[in-house]
Amino acid sequence: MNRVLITGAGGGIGRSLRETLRGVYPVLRLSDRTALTPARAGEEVIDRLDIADIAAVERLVAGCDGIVHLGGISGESSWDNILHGNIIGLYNVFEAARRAGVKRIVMATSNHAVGFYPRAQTIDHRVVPRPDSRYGVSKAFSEALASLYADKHGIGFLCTRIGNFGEKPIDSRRLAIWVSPRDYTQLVRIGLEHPHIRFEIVYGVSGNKRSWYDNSNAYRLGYKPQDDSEPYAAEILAREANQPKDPIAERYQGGTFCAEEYDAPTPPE
Ligand code: 15L
Repeated sequence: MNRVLITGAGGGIGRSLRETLRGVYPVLRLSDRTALTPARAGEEVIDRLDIADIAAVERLVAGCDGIVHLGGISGESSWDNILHGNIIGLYNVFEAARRAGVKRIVMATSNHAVGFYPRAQTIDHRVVPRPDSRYGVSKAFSEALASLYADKHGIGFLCTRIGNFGEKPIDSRRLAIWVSPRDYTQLVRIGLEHPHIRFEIVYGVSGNKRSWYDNSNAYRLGYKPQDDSEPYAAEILAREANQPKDPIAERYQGGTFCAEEYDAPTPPE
């Protein structure tokens, strides 16, 4: 990989990967809708654009060997916003990649594609989607579109169902789904560099003792997480001990994404 594109490079994960992938690949091409800090000469190329603009995306993707697709909306939003960034924008990136002959894409899907699985259940990469939001539906769509472009056009995809990315877990739910910057960087590098990836789904989580995921597919591809949320558990659980909890948010893996707008007469199994 000589030239790697990161879309959504201005978000939290993008800003972090900009640092951790620095020097790993000779050129990082960075794009976002918002302004980014200036490019490092000789190492970075920056493009400010909206991924819903196919002509701009075609120019962006040209000459790239691999893509880390983080662009789009990263939480629940109106249907118009989701459609614009996560359906049309996503399609544009994959389609431009196909036309440009890009061979590998690492994609940020999300735990919210499967957020309506109960916390009592351990799930692996083979479960059917159970989105918890319009956002989660767009992430299930992104996995389906990746599968199509893998089977029909031979682009290799690593779909990373990211839990919660950060320096440390921020609450009890995140103890199960946290991913540290260095562990996520490792997964991204596997996605770009592993010689035999066609279409794979993995969970973008650290090696958390309290995980709700069987992440054996990531381990099969060589993932060896270095971090675990457990050292943060006692403090987080003590802090939350007397906080009121929403029963729907607490029952399902997607948490508040499940509880928002929830009005079913009985909770799903
Ligand atoms: C996500 O998919 C979001 O991008 C992030 O902002 C968090 O909400 C995360 O999930 C989470 O579930 O904590």
